[in-house]
Amino acid sequence: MADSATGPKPSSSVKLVLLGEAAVGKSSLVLRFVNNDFQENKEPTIGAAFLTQKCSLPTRTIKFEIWDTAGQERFASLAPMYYRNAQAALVVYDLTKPSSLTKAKHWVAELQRQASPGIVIALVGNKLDLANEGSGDNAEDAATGHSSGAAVEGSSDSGADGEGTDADNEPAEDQDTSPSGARKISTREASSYADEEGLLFFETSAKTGFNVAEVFTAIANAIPEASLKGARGVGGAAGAGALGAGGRQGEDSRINLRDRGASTAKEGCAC
Ligand SMILES: Nc1nc2c(ncn2[C@@H]2O[C@H](COP(=O)(O)OP(=O)(O)OP(=O)(O)O)[C@@H](O)[C@H]2O)c(=O)[nH]1
Ligand SMILES: [Mg+2]
Repeated sequence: MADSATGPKPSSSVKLVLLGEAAVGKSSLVLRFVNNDFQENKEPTIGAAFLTQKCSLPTRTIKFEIWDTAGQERFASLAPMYYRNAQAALVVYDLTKPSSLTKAKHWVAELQRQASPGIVIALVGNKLDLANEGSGDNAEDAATGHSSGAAVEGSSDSGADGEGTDADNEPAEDQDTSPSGARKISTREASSYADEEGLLFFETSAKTGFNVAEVFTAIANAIPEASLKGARGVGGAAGAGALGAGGRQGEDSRINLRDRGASTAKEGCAC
């Protein structure tokens, strides 16, 4: 909200893409970040969804233009369209599901090969709340990402609601995890991989909100100043969703934003 005391801060747009296996919680992380909301039974994303959210850093405001891709394999070929020219990527896995880390590594490799050279990549192990329930290793030191002062100004300007209009009868390929959902991927394993590859690393829970804002804040802080100049409106700014082959023009978001009650709930990135 108010930049009043110090005058307007410079504002930059940052194109961010989310990638990861189906059902790891990409859309849920975005929904938490943008609307401070969570849905227990979220439908799979079809094609991709586009949302925006501002993050106010001490010296500037970052406007994230977020492309939330569909994790189902049938949509995999669309991904390059969404990560092309992206300045940041969240590669998400489900820490109760080993295959999802394997998939995340594939995405990281693909981004390193084919995305913009300076892209900031964050590896995110989601569903930390489930790890806390089961046995597995402790989750307390899971938040190894950095945080720094920032505030989120609630705003989301995606229009359409309701995702999953197309053939969403595909068998819920990865709809759930192990019965009690205990952690299967240790913090150490994932963070050492992230270190090797030079990625930011966080464990999050879209369900509780733990560490979600921190991920975006860390990314905002990690974007090189140079790449913030003349931010690229790739994919069209603010809701002008060019969904390309996977989606339809004018239906630029498939995340359900009907429940906007909490959309301005977060005044800070909780850090
Ligand atoms: N317990 C728990 N469940 C979660 C969390 N995040 C997401 N879920 C649940 O996991 C399921 C899948 O979440 P989505 O956000 O739709 O996953 P996605 O990665 O966007 O899936 P696709 O769109 O198919 O790629 C939903 O039922 C969510 O409620 C979390 O942090 N904890
Ligand atoms: Mg989704």
